Amino acid sequence: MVSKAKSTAKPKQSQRAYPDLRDHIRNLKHKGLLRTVDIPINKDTEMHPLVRWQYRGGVPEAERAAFLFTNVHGADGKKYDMPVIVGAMAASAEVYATGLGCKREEIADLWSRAMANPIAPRVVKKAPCQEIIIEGKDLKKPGKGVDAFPIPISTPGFDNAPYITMSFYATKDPDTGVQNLGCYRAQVKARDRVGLNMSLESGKDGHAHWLKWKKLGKKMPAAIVLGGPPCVLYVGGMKIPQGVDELTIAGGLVGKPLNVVRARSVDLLVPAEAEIVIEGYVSTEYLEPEAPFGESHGLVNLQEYNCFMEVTAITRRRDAIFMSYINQLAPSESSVRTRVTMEGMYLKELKALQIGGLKKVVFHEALTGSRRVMFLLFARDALDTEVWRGLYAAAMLKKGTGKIVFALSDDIDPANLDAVMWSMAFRFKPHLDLKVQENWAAGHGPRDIVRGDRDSALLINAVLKHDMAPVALPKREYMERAREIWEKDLGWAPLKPETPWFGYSLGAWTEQLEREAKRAVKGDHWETGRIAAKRRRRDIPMNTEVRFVGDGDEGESG
Ligand SMILES: Cc1cc2nc3c(=O)[nH]c(=O)nc-3n(C[C@H](O)[C@H](O)[C@H](O)COP(=O)(O)O)c2cc1C
Ligand SMILES: [Mn+2]
Repeated sequence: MVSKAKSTAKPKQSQRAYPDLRDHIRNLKHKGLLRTVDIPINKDTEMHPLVRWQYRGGVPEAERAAFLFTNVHGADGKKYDMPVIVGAMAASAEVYATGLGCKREEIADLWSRAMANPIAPRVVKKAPCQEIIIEGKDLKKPGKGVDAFPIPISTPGFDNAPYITMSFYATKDPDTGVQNLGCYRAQVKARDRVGLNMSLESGKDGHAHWLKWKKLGKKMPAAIVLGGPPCVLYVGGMKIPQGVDELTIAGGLVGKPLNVVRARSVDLLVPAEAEIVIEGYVSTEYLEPEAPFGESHGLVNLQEYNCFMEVTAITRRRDAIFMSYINQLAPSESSVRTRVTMEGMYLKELKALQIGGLKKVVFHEALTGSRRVMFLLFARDALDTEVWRGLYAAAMLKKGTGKIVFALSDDIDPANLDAVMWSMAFRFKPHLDLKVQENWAAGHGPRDIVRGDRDSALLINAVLKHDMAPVALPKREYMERAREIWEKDLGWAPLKPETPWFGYSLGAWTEQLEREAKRAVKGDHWETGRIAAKRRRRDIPMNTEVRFVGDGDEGESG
């Protein structure tokens, strides 16, 4: 495992009242959420593919973990002392909740509280992230620039270089002096030059800063924060209102001021407990080709002209840990974060619109990425108008979110797409229950260079519209007993129940029918036969439903 920093520059525990990356890694290990890989691993060809199997190899989410690589080399044979951790942010909902120090179901509330209660950081003079400092011409020497770090290739075979993926760019608004922290990938281009990619379709605060520096005719000072207290990592990738310094929200997350230190060569404050800081200036005059890079929307971003940063200093902990992020095609750290955060936030926001009968919001994740496909679960008695208000609101509330929205009754488990199709097949009439909503804002996604970016949303109302007959499976008690026979009495391999796995009423079930079914399971169906003979009629056509004739349980002795 990773040892604690031995430096005298490390603040005393009392000076840091929140967990740092090392505490987080220890917590993950303690909970069985860390896989340590000690065998030699090639960072360029083997590392990310190995972690990727966790998402494409049938590993259930509960078994997914962060990976710590302790024996890393590059495609050029170079060996690194520095370990690499992948997936420590959000390999699974449990890893994410562990990093935030709360329960899974508390995540959305924690974010709301943090955003409502920002805490200004505290400036310290000495910081672990400045135990080693490399500046000036030294940065060009072998092993002294960014080539010192085991930066992996995320999508070998497509990416054109190693990219720093957890590169939290700190920048400053030259007018207000307010800082921003935004995670934008950094292509490795030279020992002292890295890329800076901002996907503008979802609006980037770093870009707003860049435009201002450009107007001043100056380069933009920047510092890439690598690794650090989890609260910093989580805010750096979160959409926080423009003009709010993410580091104040990091403080809000932990309820304490975050320690920051002045960077060496740029006028910026960086988290004192970062693992590594790469400082420099971003040209506001020139752009360079950047990418291909496998993107969070699930396709490869082809080459674009984007920013780059010339490095003026690298500072780091003596025993720094390098962090990387598993993204690209969902499921990924990105889609886990989005799903878990947005499910809670959407429910809150739709509740604030008083959508009656709404019980739960669920995002579809695998391949679609926790944004575009969404399910709203409604109570059985929800009004039709409320279901439609919910559908429209869900599609329009946030950019890039809710392109296909299903309204389902709450007996359906959206994790089971068979059950969703079942609702579509029997509770949904396209000519009545489907709407196309125009002007849906696409947000981050593959470009449509042929038909343009304009998109629309599909709203599907597949809730139960009226009482229906029970689901034709044995009642729960019989299925449970049979499961015991299967698993205990017969000792066969444990079952994995799929909903629905027992029958239940959908409203149209009478006491008389219940009595008949009860008699049947007691072997007393002879009584039912006797009653049926008494209820014999000659005035009614075949297939007439008894419930509409109203002969009830006439003649029944109970
Ligand atoms: C690990 C990680 C990598 C990311 N990479 C990028 C990226 O390369 N480009 C980008 O525009 N957004 C990227 N994002 C999303 C942005 O960080 C996110 O939109 C954030 O809100 C940006 O900060 P800002 O709102 O202050 O601009 C990434 C997020 C994470 C967590
Ligand atoms: Mn921001």
